Amino acid sequence: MAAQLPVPVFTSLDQAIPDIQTAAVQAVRYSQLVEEYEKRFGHKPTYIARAPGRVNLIGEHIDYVLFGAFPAAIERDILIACGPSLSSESGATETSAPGGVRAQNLNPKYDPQTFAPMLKSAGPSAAEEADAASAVHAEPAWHLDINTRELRWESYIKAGYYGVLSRFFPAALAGSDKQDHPVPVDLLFTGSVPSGSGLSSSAAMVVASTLAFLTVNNKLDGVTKGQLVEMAMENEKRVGVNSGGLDQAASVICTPHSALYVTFFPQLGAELIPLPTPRTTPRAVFVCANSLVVSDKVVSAKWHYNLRVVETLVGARVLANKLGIQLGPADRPTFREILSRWLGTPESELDTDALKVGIERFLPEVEKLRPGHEGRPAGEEGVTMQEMIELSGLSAEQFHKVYLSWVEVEAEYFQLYKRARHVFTEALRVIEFRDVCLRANASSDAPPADTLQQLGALMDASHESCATLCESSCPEVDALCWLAKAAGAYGSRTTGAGWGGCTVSLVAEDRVEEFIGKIKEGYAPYRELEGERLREASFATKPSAGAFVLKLDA
Ligand code: NG1
Repeated sequence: MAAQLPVPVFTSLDQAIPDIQTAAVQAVRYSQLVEEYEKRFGHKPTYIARAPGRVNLIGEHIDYVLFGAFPAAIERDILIACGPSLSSESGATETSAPGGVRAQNLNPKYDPQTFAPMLKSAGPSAAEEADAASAVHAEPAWHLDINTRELRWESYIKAGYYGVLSRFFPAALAGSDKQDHPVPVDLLFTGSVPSGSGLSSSAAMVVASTLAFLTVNNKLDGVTKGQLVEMAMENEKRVGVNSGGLDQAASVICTPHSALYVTFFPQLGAELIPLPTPRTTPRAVFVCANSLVVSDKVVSAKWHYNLRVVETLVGARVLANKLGIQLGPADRPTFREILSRWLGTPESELDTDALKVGIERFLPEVEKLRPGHEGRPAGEEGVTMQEMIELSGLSAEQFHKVYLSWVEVEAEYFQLYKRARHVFTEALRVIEFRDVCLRANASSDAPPADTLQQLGALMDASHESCATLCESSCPEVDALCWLAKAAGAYGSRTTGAGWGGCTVSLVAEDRVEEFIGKIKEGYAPYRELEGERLREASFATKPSAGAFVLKLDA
């Protein structure tokens, strides 16, 4: 239901942010952005598009195999002041082509950018060769030259634009009088989500950019939150990371005070679940702590993120073979789909309780992926590329086409068993986390006293699995989790893609200051940090509102 609602468009900030104190602080930020826009572009913006980052409370590296996760939007966000470019006033030249874009950022570290979409009928550029989404286009297609080899801030803007162009301005009709042209746009960005920290600045950038282009081109009417999530997911893949939909769903669908149980199979499902507030013990909040190890997801994708995507996909095929589930040579099912085939229950009858029982029954089957290579030195208990191809039952050529032609990955050993074990146990923990919240919210008097301990234990187990089975943590993040537990957190875990970035810890609200003090003492990279820099690195956060558009006075 939450996914079927329209994307909210507000006409005043107090409608958008009902909390008076927060609205007052944000009002300063919004009006500075508008003033600066006018100075830079010589005209007023017509809208501000806003999309928040998110913290994933539990359910890591399982969205792309189509299992559910449990994120919440955070207060930190990306804002884009936007409006049609008045080229005669601004003197724009390149951008005066239909749909040209001038994009600037309040943060001087990001260079101003000017680009215009082009129509091409030939194949993709060399840089886009690695990008599955644009790999084949015999017909004319929009082209924005996204560089997938290095991380560039404007790639996320272009990714957002692509989706709007291809959905609302079909390339085949471009230039004909059968359709309108995309308007030239001026954009000014500001953001408070730290990049590369696992708080999803990239999804916030793509969602906000998609929203800005939709709004300025007058195409937002009738677009539901679910449709915006799907567009943002497709768009983000163009940057070169084959992500699932967790970040985009959280950034778009969340509401204040609630986390989101988001599922992806057989289609996007979204259930807003308030976090329990025990009355017997102090309320608990989530504290994010940035390890300050920047994980450059795009650049490291072939050893980290995209490798996990490929390992889980190949794992699903190999497991299907071992379970006698028939697959066609071109099929590329996920673990969630294999579970569905094995259970044989129609998805319409598989509610969350039945899914939980199904995963529990399935877990022993995962052992069938455990490799029998006892003779190997520790750490090499995976399978080689050659072994993986044999286990898949495909020819080398078929294997390459299905699993490798659209993505670049590099590994000596592929860990099919460990990844599968992580996926199915983590999927179960997400459902248990949801159950604990629902039970606590439903109890007519006080929620059970051990609610927070139960949530914390699930977070700890999730971290352990991310560290040892998914291998998506790093020593600094492990150290932060350990310190958080020693400082009294109910639970603590790596959040987001990992290999650096942030931890999220569940902490009693009245102990947050003391908690952050202890982390500062114990975590060496924090010792020099004071004031704003410390608040940037470690902060308590409440579930916040999802994306919206603010319509400004003309
Ligand atoms: P972040 O932390 O935003 O890089 C990534 C993926 C998610 C999910 C998590 C791991 C993107 C845009 N997002 O999140 O879909 O797979 O890792 O749970 O790549």
